[in-house]
Amino acid sequence: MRTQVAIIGAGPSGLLLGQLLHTAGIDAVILERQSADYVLSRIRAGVLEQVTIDLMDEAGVGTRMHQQGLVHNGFDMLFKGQRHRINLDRLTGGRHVMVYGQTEVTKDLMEARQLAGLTTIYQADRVQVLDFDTDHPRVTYEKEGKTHELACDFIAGCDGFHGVCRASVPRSALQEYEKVYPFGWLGLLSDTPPVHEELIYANSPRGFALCSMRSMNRSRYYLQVPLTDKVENWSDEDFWQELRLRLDQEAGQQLVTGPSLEKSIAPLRSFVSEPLRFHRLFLAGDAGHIVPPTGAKGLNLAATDVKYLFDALREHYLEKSSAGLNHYSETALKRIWRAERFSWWFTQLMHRFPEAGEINQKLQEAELDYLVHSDSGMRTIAENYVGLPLNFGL
Ligand code: RFL
Ligand code: PHB
Repeated sequence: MRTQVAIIGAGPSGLLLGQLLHTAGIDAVILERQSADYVLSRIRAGVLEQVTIDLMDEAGVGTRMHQQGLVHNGFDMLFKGQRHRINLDRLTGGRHVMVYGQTEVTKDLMEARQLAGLTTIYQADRVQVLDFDTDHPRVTYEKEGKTHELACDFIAGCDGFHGVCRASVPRSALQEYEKVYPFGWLGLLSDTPPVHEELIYANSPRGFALCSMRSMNRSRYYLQVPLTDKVENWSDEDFWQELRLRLDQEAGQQLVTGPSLEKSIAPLRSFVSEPLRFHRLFLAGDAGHIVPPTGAKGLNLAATDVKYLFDALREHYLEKSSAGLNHYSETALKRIWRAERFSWWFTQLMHRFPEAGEINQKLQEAELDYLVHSDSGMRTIAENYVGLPLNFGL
């Protein structure tokens, strides 16, 4: 089999790239290790920046998102028992975010791909990316006991943090930067109305909590937990009780509880691998970087990497110019480091650090107090939260 672009991974990065390439008449095959149902069962991101909304439209898959997505013009920050609203709309000159789950984004992209009759090979085992340092890269994989080969012009590594693409690059060609946080997020999804019409980010003495949602009758909540905690030791009852203790009185009283549809613990990490290009192999999304979820940036960064890569590939095929491909890594990394900084900073600001002494705790409180009582302070949060424009730094 032969294709122009072999895409490894059918998460949001791989599927979005496939759909954008299709709009430009560029052929791509996606290889995914898991089944489509498994990919759809992973509950992850919930907040889309305007650039991601625009990309869904550009890929021709925005209809359901505009019907069902919830536009949010602000969110609350809670500390010392008080909530403070960050008015995104006012602080950023009319910008906002949209609450629309990653599962729905993935579903819309999968359906469009299927409708267009494009090839996705699910449950592709032992994917190997080969010869990407030459002009004739290829990918091999196993399916139902047989080995297959896919020849291509380029390989797009959209296979997430644990994927095969970054792992196939010689260690000497990579520089990795990593910070692992001393806690994780325990998430719970339930068919209950959200506690508040906007998100609440809470810094409580018992640790961080986040109240998010997927719709007006489906809620998503998170609790900061020690890395040693096991999800099976957290009953739904324990979760709701702990969440209530981390919220203000009003929210605690309004909280509607119910059985969990999903519960999982995710570790928190800041990670960047440089560069993102190795001759004919390009990394995009979580394959090249990870942010802690506090800033809601992971999916959005994945989408913007894909946009830069798509534009570069289109330029290569339609305009016979390799300028975009040559600049991909540098361009994407500029935006990535900006989002890494915000995600790290917002994580530091909102969580309780087990090793922090009393002075650090007092300093964190003073910083929060300063931020929410200063327009410049709130603007710094708001403009990073709604996301940077695509042409930032260019
Ligand atoms: P994914 O989604 O990990 O997809 C990679 C795909 O590659 C497949 N794969 C392979 N396929 C073939 N061969 C191999 N050897 C393979 N190895 C792996 C995998 O099966 C998978 O299908 O990466 P992608 O596409 O780059 O997308 C990144 C996003 O998923 C991620 O950044 C976000 O979910 C992060 N994130 C959030 N981002 C936001 O923008 N806003 C949020 O509100 C937000 N909340 C979150 C989050 C991530 C979370 N967790 C669980 C890490 C909340 C949480 C709790
Ligand atoms: C989510 O709804 O899953 C979500 C929202 C905001 C975040 C992280 C996760 O910062």
